[in-house]
Amino acid sequence: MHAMSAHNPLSARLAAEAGFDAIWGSGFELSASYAVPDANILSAGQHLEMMRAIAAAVDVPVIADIDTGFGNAINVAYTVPQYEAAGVSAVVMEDKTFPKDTSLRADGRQELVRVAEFQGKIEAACAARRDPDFCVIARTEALIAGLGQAEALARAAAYEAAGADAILIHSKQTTPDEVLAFIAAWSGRVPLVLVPTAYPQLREADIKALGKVGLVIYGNHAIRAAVGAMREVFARIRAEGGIHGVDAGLPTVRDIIDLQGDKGMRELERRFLR
Ligand code: SPV
Ligand code: MG
Repeated sequence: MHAMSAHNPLSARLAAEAGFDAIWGSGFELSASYAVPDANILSAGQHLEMMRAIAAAVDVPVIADIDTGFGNAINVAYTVPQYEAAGVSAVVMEDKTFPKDTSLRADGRQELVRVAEFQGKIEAACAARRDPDFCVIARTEALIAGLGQAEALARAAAYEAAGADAILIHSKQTTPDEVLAFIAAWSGRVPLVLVPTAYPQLREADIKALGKVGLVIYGNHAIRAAVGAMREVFARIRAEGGIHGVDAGLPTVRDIIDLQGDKGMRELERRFLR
């Protein structure tokens, strides 16, 4: 299964249109779209409302990035039902302290909570869900924090024991080596989840051959594609003195109108406007 990041319903719709199996409701992307750091600067409510809007716009499942669960196990117990009610199918919760710092930044503040504390948070998440198919994915940042394989494996095993449906193992190394070593050593029953942003050379076919990975998340490619495209077009308009040069290369206004769901509104017009 492959999930593409999204920061709003439009990017989610484009990901679904491209054939991704699920949407990753990325905290990094939403933070970037507000031009603030991915460090719990945005409120839980801002993220939740965006997940609700995304879930309403696409038919594929939405996997919400709830960071640390916005506090302790009590916060998690209140948070999970809200995400479930918003139409989300799974949450990913990481074992860092609140407020978190983003994972891929060099020299980030990567402090982890105690294993028992995070087990309590996983148990709270599992107990709070109403639909037994709602997935609670536990994410360990042990490798991100530089704590080594043994700590990462011990934490992952403890999180599985606490009831996690899958384990996300994150790494910011520029080769897949430490993630591959973790996968080789993983003897748990639940599937693993990868976010290969830092090691893009690891392809889908190679991951599939490993056998233990159930989900690959492309963590920030919607916002990076958007930033790259906007930068290029904006610079050309300034340099060329108008929009005449860029126009033919852009999606048409009709294309955007279709993405807005215009067809559905026209149908409503036909049926109900008198
Ligand atoms: C996100 O997309 O918000 C993630 C993935 O959590 S990462 O930014 O790589 O930590
Ligand atoms: Mg995140």
